[in-house]
Amino acid sequence: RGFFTHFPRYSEILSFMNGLAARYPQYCRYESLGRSSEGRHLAALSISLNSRVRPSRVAYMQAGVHGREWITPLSVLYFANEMLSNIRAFQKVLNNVELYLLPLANPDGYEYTFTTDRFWRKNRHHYPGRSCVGVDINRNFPNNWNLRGASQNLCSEVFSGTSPASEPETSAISRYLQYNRHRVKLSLDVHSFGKFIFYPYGYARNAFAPTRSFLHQVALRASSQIAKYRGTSYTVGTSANILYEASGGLDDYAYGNLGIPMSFTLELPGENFQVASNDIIHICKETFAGFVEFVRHVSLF
Ligand code: 0X9
Ligand code: ZN
Repeated sequence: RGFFTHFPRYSEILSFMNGLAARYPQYCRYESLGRSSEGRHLAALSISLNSRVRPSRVAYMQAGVHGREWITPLSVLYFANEMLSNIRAFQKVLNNVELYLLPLANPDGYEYTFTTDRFWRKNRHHYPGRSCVGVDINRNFPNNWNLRGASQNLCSEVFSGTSPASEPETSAISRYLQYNRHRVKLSLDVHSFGKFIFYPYGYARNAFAPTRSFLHQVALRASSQIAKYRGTSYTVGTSANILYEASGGLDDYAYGNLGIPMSFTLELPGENFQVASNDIIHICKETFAGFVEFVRHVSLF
C-alpha cells in the first residue's frame, strides 16, 4: 500500500523521512532538531537543489503541533516527496531556496492520539504531583505570551506553559528560527481543521501587521491555487478576526519577533480532525499547489 493511504505512526514517519534522505542524497538531508519531552526526535528534512551549497533563503514549514491534527504531517511529507521526485520541474522555485521541513513538531502528542486519546492536542509534558498533562505548543511561543486565548491552568487545552518557550519542542523550533532568522523568508505552520489561511497578528483583533495587505495577497494566491484541484475554498484573514484571539503562536512570533516577512498558519480540511483514508491523497494534492505558491514568493526577498 502507498504511504498516503493511511495515517502513519511516529516510527513510520521517521523511516519515511530517512528513506527520502537515503534515496535523494544530493538534494535532501535528514536532521534532528532536538527531542520532545518523552525523548522522540523532532525530525526535519532539508531540501535544496544541491545539498553541498547553502542557499541564502529558507522556506520553513512545520506541521503536527497539535496531536490530533493527523492530516497535517502527511501534507508536508507529500510535499517533500513530490518536490524530490520531480525536482527538475521545480528548479525555478527552488533557485537559491532551502526547504526546511518539520512534519511532526509534537511527536508525543501525536503518538498519544493513537494509543489513548484520539483528540489529544497538547504535548505530553508531565508535572510532578499534578494529574493534568501537557502544554499547548502554539501558546508557548514568546510573543505576547499568555496574553489572550491562553491559560495558566495546567488542565486547560490551551495551557501556555510555565514560561515562554518552556517546552523542548518550542525551544528547538525557536532556536532554529532565531539562528536562521536572516535566511528564513517564509514560515508555514500547518494545522487542521477549517480551511483557513491566517496571517499575523493572531493575538488580538486590533493588532494589525504593517504588511497585512501583502500577506493577504499572498494568501489569496495560495488559496486560488488550492481551489484549482477540486474547488476547495479557503477563507483568508487573521485568526483573531476569523476564528479567535490567541497569543503565543508560531505565526506571530516568526513575524513579530524574528522579522520573517511571510508567516502563515494553514488550517487544512477535515471535520473534527477526521479525514477518510481515501481523501488523504486529495487533500495532500490540493495543499501541495498552495505550498508551492507560497514558496514561489520567497524569491521576492
Ligand atoms: O488555536 C490554534 O493554535 C490554531 N487553531 S487550531 O484549531 N489548529 O488549534 C490557530 C492559530 C492561529 N494563530 C494565532 N492565533 N497566533
Ligand atoms: Zn492546530
